[in-house]
Amino acid sequence: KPCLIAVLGDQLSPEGAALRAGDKARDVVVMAEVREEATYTGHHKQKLALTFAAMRRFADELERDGWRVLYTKLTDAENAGSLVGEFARRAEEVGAEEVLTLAPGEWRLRETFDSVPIKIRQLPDDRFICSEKRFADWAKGRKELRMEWFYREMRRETGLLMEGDDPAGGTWNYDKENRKPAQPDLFREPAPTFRKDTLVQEVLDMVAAEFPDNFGTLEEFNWPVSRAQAERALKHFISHNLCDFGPYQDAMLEDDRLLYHSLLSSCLNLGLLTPREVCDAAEAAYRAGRAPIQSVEGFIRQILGWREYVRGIYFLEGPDYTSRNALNHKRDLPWFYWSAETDMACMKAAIAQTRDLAYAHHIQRLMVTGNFALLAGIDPRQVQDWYLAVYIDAYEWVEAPNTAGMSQFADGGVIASKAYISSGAYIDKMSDYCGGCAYAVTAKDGENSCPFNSLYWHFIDRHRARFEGNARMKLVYRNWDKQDEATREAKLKTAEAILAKLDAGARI
Ligand code: FAD
Ligand code: DLZ
Ligand code: SF4
Repeated sequence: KPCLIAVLGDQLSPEGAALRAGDKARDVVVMAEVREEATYTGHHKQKLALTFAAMRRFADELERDGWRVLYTKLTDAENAGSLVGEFARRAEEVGAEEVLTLAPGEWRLRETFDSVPIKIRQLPDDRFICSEKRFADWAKGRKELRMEWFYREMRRETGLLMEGDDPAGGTWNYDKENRKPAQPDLFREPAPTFRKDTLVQEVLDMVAAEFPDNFGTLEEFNWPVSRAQAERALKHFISHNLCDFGPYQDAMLEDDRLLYHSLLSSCLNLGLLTPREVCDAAEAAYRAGRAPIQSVEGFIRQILGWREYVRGIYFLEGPDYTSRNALNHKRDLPWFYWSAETDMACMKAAIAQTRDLAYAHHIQRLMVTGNFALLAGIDPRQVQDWYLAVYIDAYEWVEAPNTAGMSQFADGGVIASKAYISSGAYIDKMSDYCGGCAYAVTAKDGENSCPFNSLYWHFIDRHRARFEGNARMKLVYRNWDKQDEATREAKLKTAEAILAKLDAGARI
């Protein structure tokens, strides 16, 4: 009897275990665009378009490769509306008794697939460098699950950037050399553009018609939708941006939304590129003397380190991870996260580019929008819902640990060894936003002062019990306690006024 091989929207890799296990002559591939997946969060319009376009392209490629593919478009009349519904319909159509798939990247779907009458066999998703089992073995018995130690083990295991038993260049970590603010670079090669062929244009039109109220715009859509385009994006990054990636990875510029970032997260998360080939390409540039170690190490750390690590944590911690709220933050997400209507220049820039590109780079996510939400005490569930909705690369296995863990400290410190907070001074140092802002970054309190400044101390003050004993935050408490009573009062009062405005839905 034939088996159905289900390929989900973020499993677009010919080398995945489910396709490898199948038999082209006997089995049938099923792919389906369904409302349930399109609406579990309010996906950015560009993310919907990318998913459907990349799925359609991949289905064509599988057919060309000799597979029989049953593909359901979103608007097909007989569409059952959910993945499980489509599996059941197609199983009956071809007389299959079993569905074979890679385990989805979300607890929601894993649990659904395990609890339905139709038999769905979930194979371990082997498109990662570190399997879930390998990660669990690493984590076993450890008091603290710090990324750095995991990453070093992965370096040793893969041999990436190793010279025998030693790290290439003699150091594991070049972060100290990698925190430079950037200057506008008028000579940088512009990002590659990807042609909008008929397939892509059809999908863009469908998303515009079917999801008119979703967040985001479609005009600037320029994401790789196929393996060939993803390869071009990787090549471009290695040739033009890798050299400067390290030093400027934390920098932000108002008129340069992409800087030296790779824009490869959606390709990786969809399966158009493998993490190993991306790391290998970066390493090859280093070995050939075409890129310096601090950039190559900084880049490989993000993929071999952070990306593999957060996935390990998500599946290790279990389905309740996303509902944790260690700091008991309860405030509603301000409306300006959707509208970009705020006088804070940094927030406005990060949110506006998120709306227009479905993209903001790591430091914008962590130290601008994430930082503000944490300082203002926003409910981490609502913060996660926002990040899951608005980014081109958002899938819960990677979004949740970054948001709940690294950014919002909602997991109580499983991922972050301290709260990632800063006042306006950090944003001022790393960006050029403050010059054009309605607020004064140098003012510590008062109506005109940068909101990050007073909210920072409000956070420190209200969370004393949790963070005072944290070695990495001790100095901050010493600084707070040294300030005289009136200064502290003025800051707290300013912060309270901002929070009251947020609660009233007033513009800030
Ligand atoms: P580059 O800066 O060029 O980095 C190279 C690659 O490293 C990325 O493509 C990505 O695959 C990987 N990477 C870098 N940082 C991380 C990280 N912290 N965790 C996992 N992988 C990383 N990344 C997602 O892929 N999906 C998400 O939903 C997501 N949500 C985030 C939410 C918050 C609050 C924060 C702080 C970060 C989040 N990130 C997420 C991580 C990171 O911001 C993005 O991976 C990165 O900005 C993607 O842009 P890029 O491809 O240009 O990355
Ligand atoms: C993100 C997404 C969207 C928008 N639509 C679909 C879809 O219609 N069909 C599908 O198979 N997958 C889709 N996906 C990706 C899934 O939601 C993804 O597999 C899970 O979030 C697990 O990572
Ligand atoms: Fe952001 Fe404050 Fe600078 Fe304005 S002054 S851009 S709010 S950090």
